[in-house]
This record gives sequence, structure tokens and C-alpha cells, in this order.
Amino acid sequence: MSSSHARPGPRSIELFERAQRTIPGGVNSPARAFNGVGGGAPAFIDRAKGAYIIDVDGNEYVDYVGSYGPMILGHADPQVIEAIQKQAAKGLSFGAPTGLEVELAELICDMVGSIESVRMVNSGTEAAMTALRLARGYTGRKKVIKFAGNYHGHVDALLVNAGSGPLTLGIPGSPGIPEAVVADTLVATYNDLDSVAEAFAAHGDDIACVMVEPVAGNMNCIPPVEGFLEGLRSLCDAHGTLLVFDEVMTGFRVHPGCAQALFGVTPDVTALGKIVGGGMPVGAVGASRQVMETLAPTGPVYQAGTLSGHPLGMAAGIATLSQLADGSVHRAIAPKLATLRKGLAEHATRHGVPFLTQAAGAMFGMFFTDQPRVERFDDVAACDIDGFSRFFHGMLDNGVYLAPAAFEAAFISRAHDDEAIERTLAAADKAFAAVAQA
Ligand code: KE4
Repeated sequence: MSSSHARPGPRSIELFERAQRTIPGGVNSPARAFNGVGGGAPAFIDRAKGAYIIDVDGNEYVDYVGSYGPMILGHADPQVIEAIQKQAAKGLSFGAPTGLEVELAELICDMVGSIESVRMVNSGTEAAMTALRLARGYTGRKKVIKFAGNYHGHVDALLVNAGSGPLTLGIPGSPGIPEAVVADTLVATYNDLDSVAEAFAAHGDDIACVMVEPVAGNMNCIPPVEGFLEGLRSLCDAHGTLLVFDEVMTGFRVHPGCAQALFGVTPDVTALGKIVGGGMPVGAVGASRQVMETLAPTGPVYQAGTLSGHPLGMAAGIATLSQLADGSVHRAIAPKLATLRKGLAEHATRHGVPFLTQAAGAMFGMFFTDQPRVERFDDVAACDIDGFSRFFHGMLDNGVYLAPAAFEAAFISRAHDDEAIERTLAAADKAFAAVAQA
């Protein structure tokens, strides 16, 4: 692999200028824009392999975005690519069931203990949206508790801002969402069981579900504090409320059995995405057979999708999960992530930069703060966002690609070998120096 390192080059800039004429902000998802790190053209990617992405100017980067999670095997994994190519030659989509959907459903049920039945959808957003409707339909209740800083895709009812406390009903998080749509959404504080108990005390018997990221990966990377998930389980059991784990990001990322296996807490419903499709557009909702049969056509809760269970997505998901099932990928990743985190901390210390990493399985977060740990949304908000931005550009200039936002998690893969880690740490030495000089 060539090791030319440079900011997004002329072809990215030219493509960005063109893109902005026909695509809002020049990107098909705001997370890819560089608005959170000072703006400018993002790198337009031409191809990727293993731990590396290569942009249209030939610049090569060690990649810690991994498509925001799916690429745990590394980019262009040969088995995944071959599975897609073979399936594509047989036709793309039929609007009729295929054996591939059964195979992936069985694989998910084998790997995730709480799932006896699963419905495929096309994104994490659809998975969270379906999980919410399913919980409301199954319980006959309206209210939902979510957590400030948790993101469940762009579902109207879940795009809410935290009110003054968990008792205040949701405030629309975006124009275009009527107050009525979030009127039953309660917003609690992540890692704060008291805030959840308050909401249950006020609305307990009308709460259909608690939806939570078992590791918060949309306010950087914040694992649950001891007892938090267990406490949610107890509160849900006491009130006949369903516990929904949004494992779109954590699913198969933090453990082959998902976060529910890592932390030993069993949800009633699980939303999946990202890794479950191996890089293809796949989401899924899983639960007990009893809960899932509430969904059409066996039950009254409507849900559907032209391309749900898409054969190429199924083929990619099967080829991915089948490589994760025995745990060998996660075991191989663990020491490499430990080496990376240790090296980052050493370089930060040497340059006098307040810095902290947190991790769960094969996802991790980098915080520019002197706090000993970051457990809540307010802790994240207190971090040095400008410091992250300078670090981001320092890493980009030296051939390491991070998510262009301080509130995103980072993702390592099986393909991140010693050389990739060494190149990352060499870049970090320069990037921390840039942070320190500011
Ligand atoms: P998608 O609809 O983007 O596939 O999934 C939505 C979603 C649901 N739940 C969780 C826990 C998620 O992290 C996500 C999506 N994650 C973001 C990363 N912060 C995807 C990046 C993007 O929006 O482009």
C-alpha cells in the first residue's frame, strides 16, 4: 500500500464542488460532512481494502470509521465480496422469499440468545422504528423512554431534545417533526437510573418500552456504568415495559453475541444494523417468537419493505456473521485495540494533552479531557471539541481517517495489523503535537 498522506486532494475538492450542486451538502448523510471539524471538502473515497481506505487522489488512510461500524472484518473481505458477486450473478431482488433470508435469520437466532425470531429491514433507522412500533403494538401503550445523546436513526418519534428533565415530554429535535409526534417520548439521562425511575414513577403503566444504546456510541463511546443496564431490566420488569436494546452499532461489534452477551442483560427486543449486513444496507429487529408474531402477517402490527431481506445483503451478512460466530475475530482484535489505546495515551501524555480513551469490544472513543472517565452526556459536552478538531486534521494530514465529529465512536477491525497500528501512532504523535501547539 502506498503511504502518501495528504489532506483531501484536488479531485476530492472538485467532486465536492460538483456534489454540492445536486446533493444537499454534497453528502448523503450529514455525518460524512466536515462541518463538525471546521468544514471543507471531505475525502471522496475510491476504494478500500483491509484497514485502509484510498481517496480519489490516491491518498491512503488507516481507517477507523469502517463505514460507522459494519467493516469489522476489514474492507473488501474476500469471503464477503465473493458471496455478493456469486449472488449478484443470480439476479438482484425478487419480491419473493429466498433461502438466504432463512439462513441469516437462523444465524442471528443462534448468535443472539434473546432472539427467537427476526424481521429484516433495510437500515438501523428502520430497525429502531419497527422496534418502537412493535413495543407499542405489543403492550398497547404509547410512551417511550429514550436517553439524551442516544441516537436511534432519524425516526420522528425518537428525534427529540432532552427537556428540562425526564418528566418533560420530548421536544422535537428537528423541524418537520410535529410536537404531537414526540408527545409520548420521555428523555432520561444515560447512566442515571434515578432519572429513569422518575419517569416510571410518573408514567409507569403507560410506558411501552425503554430504548437504549447498551453502549452509547453516538455521544462518543460511553459504556454503561455498573448496574445501569441491570437497573433498566428491573424497572421494565416491574412495570410490564419492554426493554429495547438498540444494538445497531454494538451488535456483533462488542461481542459475537452483541452487548447483551457482553453485559449479561437480556432485552425483550433488539434492533440490529451495520455489521448484520456486512456493509450492505441491512437492518433487523429480533425478539421472542411471542413478541415478533405481533408483526404482520402473523399479527396486527404492520411493517413491510420492498427490499427487506435483499439477497445481496443476506449473502454479505451471512459471510460476515459466520466469520464472527466463534469469537476468534473479537479475540484477535482485543490486544490490538489495547496496544492502540496505550500508545495514544502515551503520546498524549508526552505532549501534555489531556486525553482519555474508553472502549467496549471493538469500538472505542477518544476524548480530549482531563476527566478520569466520561459517563454522561454532560461529561462529553465538557470535553475540548476544538482539541478534537485539531487532532482530527492532524491525523488526516498524516494518513489516519477518523469520523469528522467529536461525538462519534471509532471502529477497529480484524485487518488492523501491527503496521496499521504503528502508522496510526506515528500520526498521533504529530497530531497531538498540533493540539498542544494551539
Ligand atoms: P442507519 O439508519 O444510519 O443505518 O442506523 C441508524 C442508527 C440507529 N441506531 C444506532 C445506535 C446508530 O448508531 C445508528 C446510526 N449510526 C450513525 C453513526 N453515528 C450512522 C452514521 C450516519 O448517520 O451516517
